Amino acid sequence: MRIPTLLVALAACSSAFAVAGPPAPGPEWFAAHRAALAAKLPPDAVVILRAPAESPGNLLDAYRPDSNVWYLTGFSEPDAIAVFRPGAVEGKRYVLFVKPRNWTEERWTGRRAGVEGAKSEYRADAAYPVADFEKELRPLFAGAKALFYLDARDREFREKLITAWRVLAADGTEPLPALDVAPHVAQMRLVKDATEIAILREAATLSVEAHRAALSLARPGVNEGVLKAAMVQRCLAGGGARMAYAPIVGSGPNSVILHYPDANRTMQAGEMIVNDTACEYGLYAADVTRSYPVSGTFSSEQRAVYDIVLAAQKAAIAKAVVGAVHHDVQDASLAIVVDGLIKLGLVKGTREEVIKSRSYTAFFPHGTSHWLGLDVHDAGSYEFADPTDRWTRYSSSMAKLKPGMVLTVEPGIYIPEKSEGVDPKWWNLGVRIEDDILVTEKGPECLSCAAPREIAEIEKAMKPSSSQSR
Ligand SMILES: [Mn+2]
Repeated sequence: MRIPTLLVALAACSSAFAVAGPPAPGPEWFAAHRAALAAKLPPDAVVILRAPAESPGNLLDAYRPDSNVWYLTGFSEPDAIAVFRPGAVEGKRYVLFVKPRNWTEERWTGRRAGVEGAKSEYRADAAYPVADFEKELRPLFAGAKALFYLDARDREFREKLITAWRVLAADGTEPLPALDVAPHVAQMRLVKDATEIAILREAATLSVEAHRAALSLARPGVNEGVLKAAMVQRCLAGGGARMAYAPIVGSGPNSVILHYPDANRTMQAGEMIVNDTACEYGLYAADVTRSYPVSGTFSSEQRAVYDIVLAAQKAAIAKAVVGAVHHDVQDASLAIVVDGLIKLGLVKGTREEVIKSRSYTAFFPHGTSHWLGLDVHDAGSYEFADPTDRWTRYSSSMAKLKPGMVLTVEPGIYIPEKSEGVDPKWWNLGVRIEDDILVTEKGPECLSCAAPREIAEIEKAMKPSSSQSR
């Protein structure tokens, strides 16, 4: 009896144990990225990427590789250096410097590919211990006319590298450029291929399950941390190595704090919850926010604000089509939020006046959309016509939307306590609705909209009977 009972129990919640999803990309995929990068650079360039050493203080979570380094190499260990010489003779185009195998160290900090693995598993033409980098630098630089570096915020590494390059360049007759390669890699990362889309889809699907788990647990008297814990459980049990970003689970007065970090307050009837939490999967981030009433039923004030934000989100998602520009998404969302704030009497004036005076920023102080991918605020230019003003730059983001781009759409309204001239019935009410949108030839595809988003769906998912039946 014991075993069948266990099997039935396992089958009933098999999704809680499944770690499936798309296979991790293979070495050819990373080689294709190196080739695509090389095609953007002069043939006599040398590209040097730094995979940062693990900071000794960061022991709370496993080391996460730098997104750019991983995208170009697949190598995910700390303290490594990758060198590409697209124009070099075959067998010298791709060199990796890595930590060598050393059981005494590996038994503490984890297994390493080592110098041999760098060649056999990661397809480097040659590999050396990372300690030998400076010694090998001269032959790697020889004949190169431009240095493209990626320092992954290791400033000391960058300064030493550029100094060595200048010394070498001083031998010649012309000054040789040393340039950050990150903008080139960022533009590559902006358009996702089928492999990346499959992984992002998984990250979003897992995050939807996590949101469903949290929704079913919310009620008065429950701590915010219970919702956060349920979501972390679902992400990690589903195969995510970590959360895509620090979870934001804020109720009542915390629902108006955009990046509320604590998640330790007991939720009360009559409050809203803003839950901005999502999983990382295969190093790719989802970014999903749902807002719902602690009691499981929207009050008329909560409904009024929610309806505006949802309408704004839908209008903005509809703009995420091939050929549109990024700020079309922002503009659509802002127009509806501003109209809604005027209708509720929270701001005064016409839409044009409110946008011009920026009085709406008292209640909607952030942009509507950012790129999503390996990083939650992913690489890629927005092509701001005016990047200097943070209030208006998203209204001037000229990046053209292309198939394979992925962006968030996340309008919100947040009414803090004691907002000037605002009826207290609106105080401490926050709503943000955020989904992950893939731009396709056939129109916008929402990767995360299976998380309950319509008021009726939310109220149904929060009913105790509905959570028991799951
Ligand atoms: Mn976001």
